[in-house]
Order: sequence, then structure tokens, then C-alpha cells
Amino acid sequence: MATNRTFTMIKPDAVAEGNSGAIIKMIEEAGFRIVAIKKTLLTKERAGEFYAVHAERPFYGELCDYMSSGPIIPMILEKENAVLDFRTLIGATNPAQAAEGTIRKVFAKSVQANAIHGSDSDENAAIEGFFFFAGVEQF
Ligand code: DAT
Ligand code: MG
Repeated sequence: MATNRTFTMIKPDAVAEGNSGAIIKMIEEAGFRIVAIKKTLLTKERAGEFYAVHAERPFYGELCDYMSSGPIIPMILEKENAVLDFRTLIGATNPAQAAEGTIRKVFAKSVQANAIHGSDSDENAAIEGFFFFAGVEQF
């Protein structure tokens, strides 16, 4: 399988509770290399842009409020089969349905405050990575 990249961000709940170090440890121990990383804050407008695909969903407004409520840690990650393997590592969107040992099972508080994002395709991983990091920051 080819080495490829995915995009993730540790969400405001997990950053605020001091879980980012433990989450990054799980990510590295699962074999992902950190290509780019920073701590930053989304405005509500930029959160809305990031999640534009969900604009018609009933939870969109609350999602944008939540994602702009505190610092986040976006990262680009590299590994063989990165997108699918990372979705497996983070677990289901709803932590009540997340498998044992997944990041969301361990750290998520609710469907909304679910600790971490993971891209759903190679194409979206590239788009989302460039949303936060210039090309020269991706090494
Ligand atoms: P994922 O983050 O697993 O890719 P998604 O793309 O379907 O899930 O939704 C994006 C985020 O929106 C998700 O991480 C949390 C929030 N969300 C999804 N479904 C929700 C719901 N039914 N109620 C509240 N928030 C929801
Ligand atoms: Mg998604």
C-alpha cells in the first residue's frame, strides 16, 4: 500500500482538558509521522468554511460555535493507508459507538465534543491540510 497523508485536528474539548499529549502519543505509536503541526484558533466563519459540507445539517451552527470555542491542534500525518487507518484509530463519530481503544472511545465527551477530526478521503485530506498549512510547512 502506498504511503500517503491524512489531516487531523485535536478539537477544543481535548485541548482544553490537557489531552493533546496523550492523543499525539497514540497517533505516533500507531505509526503515523507528523508532517505538520501547530496550535491555533478558528473563528466561527472559518469553522463554517471548514465544515461547509455540513451547512444544511441541523447541528451545523452548534458545530461552528463549538469548533471556534477554544484552541485546536491541526496536524498533517503520513503513513501507509493513512486516511483509512486513521479513521480506524479515532473510532466512530459518536463515542458511544466507538470501538475500545480508539481515541474517541478514550477521550470524546459527546457526538459534538468528540476529541478529534479525521479526513474521509485522500482528496479531502489534501484540501483540509492546505486549509491550515502552506506548502512549505508540509515536510
Ligand atoms: P466525522 O467527524 O466522524 O467525520 P461527520 O463528518 O459526520 O463526522 O461530522 C462532522 C462533525 O460534526 C462530527 O465530528 C461531530 C459533528 N456532528 C456530526 N453528527 C452530529 C450530530 N448528529 N449531532 C451533533 N454533532 C454532530
Ligand atoms: Mg467527516
